[in-house]
Amino acid sequence: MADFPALQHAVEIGDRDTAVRITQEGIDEGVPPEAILKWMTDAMEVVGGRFARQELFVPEMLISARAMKGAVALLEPLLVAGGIQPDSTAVIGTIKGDLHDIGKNLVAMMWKGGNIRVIDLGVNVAPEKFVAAAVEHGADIVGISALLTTTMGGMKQVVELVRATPEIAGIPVIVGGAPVTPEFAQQIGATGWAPDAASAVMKARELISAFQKGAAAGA
Ligand code: B1M
Repeated sequence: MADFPALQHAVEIGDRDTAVRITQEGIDEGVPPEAILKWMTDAMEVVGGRFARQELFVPEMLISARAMKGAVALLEPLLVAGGIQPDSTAVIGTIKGDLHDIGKNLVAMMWKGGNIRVIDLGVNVAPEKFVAAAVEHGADIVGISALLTTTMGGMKQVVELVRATPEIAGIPVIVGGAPVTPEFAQQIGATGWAPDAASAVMKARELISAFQKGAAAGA
């Protein structure tokens, strides 16, 4: 049986090969991808705690992130599977100044699995770029991720720019990431917030559906 505590430990110490091997074993045994993922997100919590206590530093966080990314790549086809033809388009990215992308990538994967075409702008994305991409691709929703308290302010700029751009003024904007709270989302005028990638699919589908109904009624 796949040794998931060893998977968590492998991500914590940045042992990519072991993380990938145990993840594959879990997949072969038919363990749900979300359950495998949980061991890795728990590992990142531990890594974050150690970083905060100065027990480890940026290079160690990087190798843990690399180990997790390697293992998540195996889960991606499973998380994305089951999607039929996309019925909507999302633009997503990590806000300017912020290089954390694991959570954003998970949300993007889950959205793809939820029949949403995803335009992933990557990390360190300027507010204007979110807006330009949403207009270009006729987006039904914009998603913004932030992991640093210092970058969260950029989310407000995206909301303001979206509302000021006639072609996309009515589309929902959903925000998330560890420091982002529902109160903050409401305060900056975002349409929605989700605590994790699984709820981000449900929330996005709900917001897209309401937006599309509203657009059809107004047409
Ligand atoms: Co950094 N980092 N980091 N880091 N890092 C944190 C975020 C930190 C909390 C660590 C700590 O101090 N305990 C801290 C932020 C403190 C703060 O702002 N309050 C921190 C810091 C300080 C920094 C640097 C400033 C360190 C430095 O240089 N001195 C630096 C900043 C670089 C930059 O961005 N400009 C930095 C750098 C890095 C690395 C590059 C080394 C690496 C990132 C690698 C990468 O992403 N490619 C890294 C890592 C790995 C972390 C921790 C350890 C793990 C983050 C992670 O991947 N979590 C993190 C500690 C922690 O989070 N506990 C930390 C796993 C991931 C699955 O969770 O991203 O929260 P998360 O995503 C979740 C939900 O939040 C949600 O769903 C996801 C899946 O369930 N979600 C959304 C996310 N986006 C969403 C969007 C949505 C909806 C839900 O809608 C659109």
